[in-house]
Amino acid sequence: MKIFTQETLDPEAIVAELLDGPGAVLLRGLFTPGEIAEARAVVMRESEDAAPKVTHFQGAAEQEGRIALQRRVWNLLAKGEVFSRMAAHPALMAVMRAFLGTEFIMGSIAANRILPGGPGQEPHIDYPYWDMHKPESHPVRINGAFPLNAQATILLDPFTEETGATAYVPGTQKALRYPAESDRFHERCSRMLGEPGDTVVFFGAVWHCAMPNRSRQERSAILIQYLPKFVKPMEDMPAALPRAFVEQASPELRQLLGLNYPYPEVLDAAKAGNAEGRRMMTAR
Ligand SMILES: O=C(O)CCC(=O)C(=O)O
Ligand SMILES: [Fe+2]
Repeated sequence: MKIFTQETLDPEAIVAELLDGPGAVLLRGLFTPGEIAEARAVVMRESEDAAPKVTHFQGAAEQEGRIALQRRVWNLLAKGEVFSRMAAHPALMAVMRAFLGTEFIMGSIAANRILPGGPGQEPHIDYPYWDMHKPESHPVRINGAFPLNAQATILLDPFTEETGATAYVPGTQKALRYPAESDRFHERCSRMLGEPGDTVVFFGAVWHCAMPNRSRQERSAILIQYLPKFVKPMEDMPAALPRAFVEQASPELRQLLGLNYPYPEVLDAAKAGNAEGRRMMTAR
């Protein structure tokens, strides 16, 4: 995994790493210890009790009765201002503009907390590819030549082999298929190692999963999903946020919430006149 800092950030080089290289890069020290502490405090507070929330790729843990050792916190924008700063960090915005197009959106911002003893996930690929174990439900000849997803994992705790750093198989994004048992994921995987404040950016088509936390410390991260403007987002964020939040959102946040791209729209009730085509480009 190549390492960049804010000073050496090179969006074009990162695009090449994500599509043609291993599929992941590390942005070192993107967030300050203060920001990480603030985010971590919210995540711990919001997941103090084991009240079950929806989670993903945890079928085995659910069967074994260990699902409460992995906790999610959803709808983070509503839970602390720091998460808006994280989602719209200028370095992430620059990379995502180069990777997903300038009008990209955010599909989800959530925390994944793995407690000591917590189980790992099933090796998988991310939304909107996450159900490609049913390939017939996706368009014929879909492939990984261009991206429909990018993930940012902001580390809130040390990501080590013991704590359960995300595992991934470099280069597998090129195949664009759901990993099978016979792919020997666990024999072939590398790990996304880093320190609090580091951010891993990866193409969610690369085979990956959270790993078991065999340490005595917590392992938490903020997971942000970015999507091209035309992909239906995973979380309905505008519906989950207070109306005042949406009304006061910055231009970057409005873009991330998908508010700049009006479809689907009730066209029968839309403002009359020409709404698309070259001559409309500046009007929106
Ligand atoms: O928390 C992690 O290490 C990865 C989580 C993940 O890949 C997911 O939930 O889709
Ligand atoms: Fe994932």
